[in-house]
Amino acid sequence: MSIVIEPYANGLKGIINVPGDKSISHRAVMFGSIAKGKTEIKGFLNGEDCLSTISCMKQLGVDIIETDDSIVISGKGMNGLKEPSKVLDVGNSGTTIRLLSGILATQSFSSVLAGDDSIATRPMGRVTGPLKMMNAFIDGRNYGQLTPLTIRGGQLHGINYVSPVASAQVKSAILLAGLNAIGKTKVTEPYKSRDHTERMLKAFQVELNINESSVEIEGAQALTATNIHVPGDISSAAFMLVAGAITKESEITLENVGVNPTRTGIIDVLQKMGASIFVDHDDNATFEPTANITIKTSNLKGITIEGDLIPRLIDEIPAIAVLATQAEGKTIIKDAAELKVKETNRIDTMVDQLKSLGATIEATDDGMIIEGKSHLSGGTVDSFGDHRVGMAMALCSLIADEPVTILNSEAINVSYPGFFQDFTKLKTNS
Ligand code: SPQ
Repeated sequence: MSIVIEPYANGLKGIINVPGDKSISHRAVMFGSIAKGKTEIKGFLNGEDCLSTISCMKQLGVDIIETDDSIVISGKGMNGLKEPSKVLDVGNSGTTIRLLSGILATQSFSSVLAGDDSIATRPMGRVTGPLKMMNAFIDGRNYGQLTPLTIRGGQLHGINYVSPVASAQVKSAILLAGLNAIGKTKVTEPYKSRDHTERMLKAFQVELNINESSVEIEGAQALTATNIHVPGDISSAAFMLVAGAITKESEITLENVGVNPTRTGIIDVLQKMGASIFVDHDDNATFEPTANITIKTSNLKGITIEGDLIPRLIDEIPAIAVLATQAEGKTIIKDAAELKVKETNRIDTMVDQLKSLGATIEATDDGMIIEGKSHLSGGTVDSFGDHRVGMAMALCSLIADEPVTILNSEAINVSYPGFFQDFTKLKTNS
């Protein structure tokens, strides 16, 4: 499917509640499924990735009832899942396949996991490697590096794993396996990655020992069901924040956005670039902090984005790349080689697409350099099946002087099903 977005000259105005956090929604379904008791989830993201997680858990024998405003899970306990009779289809979702691998590695049955063409290219060795060190039996193409993955569950033992990458998916897969293993499991990362797994496991009454960049968990722990309120996804909010900052005469408020400090790099970047942004924290938030965020049209300046900031905004870099085209001077993004193994190679895809619209942007080995302010023309761009690239391209239509046509725009449903409705709402409110 393709969409043509006309250039837009007026301001963006209004209040938006972005959809639920994708990372938290996945975890709520998986943890609810292996907990004892009933878990009710409110604010769940009905995006394709999280629906893939629900469908996999149902195939594993979990009763999940989906209503208009909640998901109710009758948890099976850590060892109550059943062997799936078919391949577990994770669709486009890296989080589903990697976290589920950790859970399935300790089960008393076999399972096969596979996904779409993008998943077939994404590295699985980063998860299968440490799980094998725990005694897991996992195989896949290229010696377990690529999907489909075949997992024969069994008794695992804890490990002390020092991860070469800051990845919440790697950390979570190992911790989930460690939960049902013998002894202690410890994961250390070069920089702290998003900590939704740790926060939510605590809410499910699991004990963990958390330090700055390492987490320790004792094996043979049970999860106790709880109710989860999923906040709005800051990664989805990021697109609206950038939209407000780069479009003249705009003022947008985003309500109930998750502002877990491991995810708020986008706010730091907007502030450093000089954006007119105001964060109003909710003092009553539970296990994940939330805030209402207001952004206005801003005069921006280029900055360098690197180091421990990168894991705190890795999924926002496509939006930041567009933002940087409208900032005075140079924006340098480095230490972000992880972008190469996302739904697409997000360095190359973003650089190629933005260049085709007239931006001054170059790819580097571990990021990109963007020279602002660029004048963007219209034209035809492609999401290449990457939801975040698709939304970044929609932002370009706000500053381009001709229509922008986005090919494969349906990819956006992976994380932000109502994106174009919200985008239009902001325009019609002005
Ligand atoms: O689930 P998936 O496909 O990997 O989704 C992405 C995204 O852009 O939505 C990455 F492509 O988000 C990841 C994120 O990049 C979600 C995630 C999580 O929920 O644990 C962690 C990050 O990945 P990683 O590899 O750094 O752990």
